[in-house]
Amino acid sequence: MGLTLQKRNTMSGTIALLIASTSDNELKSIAQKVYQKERITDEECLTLFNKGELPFVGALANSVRERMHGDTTYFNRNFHIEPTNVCVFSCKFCSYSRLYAHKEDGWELSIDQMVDIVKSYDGKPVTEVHIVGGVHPKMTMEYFIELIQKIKAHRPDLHIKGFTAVELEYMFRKAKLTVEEGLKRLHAAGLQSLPGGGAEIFHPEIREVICADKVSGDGWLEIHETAHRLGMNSNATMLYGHIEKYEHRIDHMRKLRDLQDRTKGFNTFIPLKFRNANNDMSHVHELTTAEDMRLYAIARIYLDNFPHLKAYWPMLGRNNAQLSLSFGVNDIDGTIDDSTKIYSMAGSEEQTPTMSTEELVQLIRQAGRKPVERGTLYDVIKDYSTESIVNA
Ligand code: V47
Ligand code: SF4
Repeated sequence: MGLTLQKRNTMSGTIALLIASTSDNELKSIAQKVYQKERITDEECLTLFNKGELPFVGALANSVRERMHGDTTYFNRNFHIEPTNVCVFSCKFCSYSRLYAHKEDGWELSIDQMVDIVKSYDGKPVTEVHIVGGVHPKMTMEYFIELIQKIKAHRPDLHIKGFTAVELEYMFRKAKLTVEEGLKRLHAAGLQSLPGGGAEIFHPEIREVICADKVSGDGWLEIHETAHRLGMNSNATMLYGHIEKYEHRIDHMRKLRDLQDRTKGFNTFIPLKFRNANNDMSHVHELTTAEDMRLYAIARIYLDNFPHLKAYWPMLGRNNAQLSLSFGVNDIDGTIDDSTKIYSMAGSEEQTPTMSTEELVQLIRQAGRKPVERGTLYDVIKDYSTESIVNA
């Protein structure tokens, strides 16, 4: 009780100090709003992007995170299956896909090969499989229904989070199904959640340049809204730090915030930093770490109805993922092996993204937070805050 009170005082003290020490009236009034738990407007968000220095937005975001989650920082134990890197689409930022016609260095996994990947985790305490890949013209909805059913038959307790809205839109179109019909069939087969990929930047001005041929921003939002209505949760991402302006980021986050107001179906927001290796946008410079942290912080302040903000460490690197915990992040993705290739191929410093549970726990503890293992839906699996020895 005493400790809780002390922490609350510290948090309010930080914002009070921030309000007192800020000479800029616009920033002062934003800090006051955040202190009073009021939602900030798009204009105020733009002010934060334009004038909010890192310590200012960081302190505000940190207070929001602390108010929502105290010291708890979540991680999960999952593994990825990437069915194929063959893709009919041609996103300019993608370092991973191979056109169908030029698929010498592409891969396509059979259902048996993917079920074997699942079997290789038998006896290991993973709780989630994340299935995302390119959009292969021959991998149909029936193919994925069979995959999901076989995974569930083998390991019913494994949460299946799979398929970006990009993959789903193509699957449904080929199967001549509406979004609702298609999602109902996948859900009935055992698909439980949708990952947040494919969102990129919703605004057509940017989408037409970086990923013109895949699902539109509205199409992405419709698929997630329908999933929420059918009782499935999902995540949302934003690919930032390339040719978009602050206004495009705000437009993207406003569409997510509005949808979340209607459905409450999003679990977490995951900013994805653009990496420029081996793609058609290699001439675009990558952002600095300070800009990454400012984005995390501003997202935490603006997206007041998103319960969680996740740092995807295979993309950001583990040191920066740890740093992000001081800028609003309360969740670190828990990939436990090198099964994901999308970021290593795009130039992430994590070329073999592997972290044991012990390393994840240590990383969170070193930041002064309490590590808690969660399931996909943020159910608590194990609280590591009092454990001294961790079994990886
Ligand atoms: O949509 C592709 C991104 C996404 C690059 O929901 C790139 O838990 C940066 O969405 N630089 C797919 N990013 C991955 C994804 C994801 C990842 C982790 C967790 C979850 C979740 C979802 O990867 C794509 C695209 O935005 N991406 N290329 C690149 N060069
Ligand atoms: Fe295909 Fe996804 Fe790469 Fe776009 S980002 S080309 S949809 S694999």
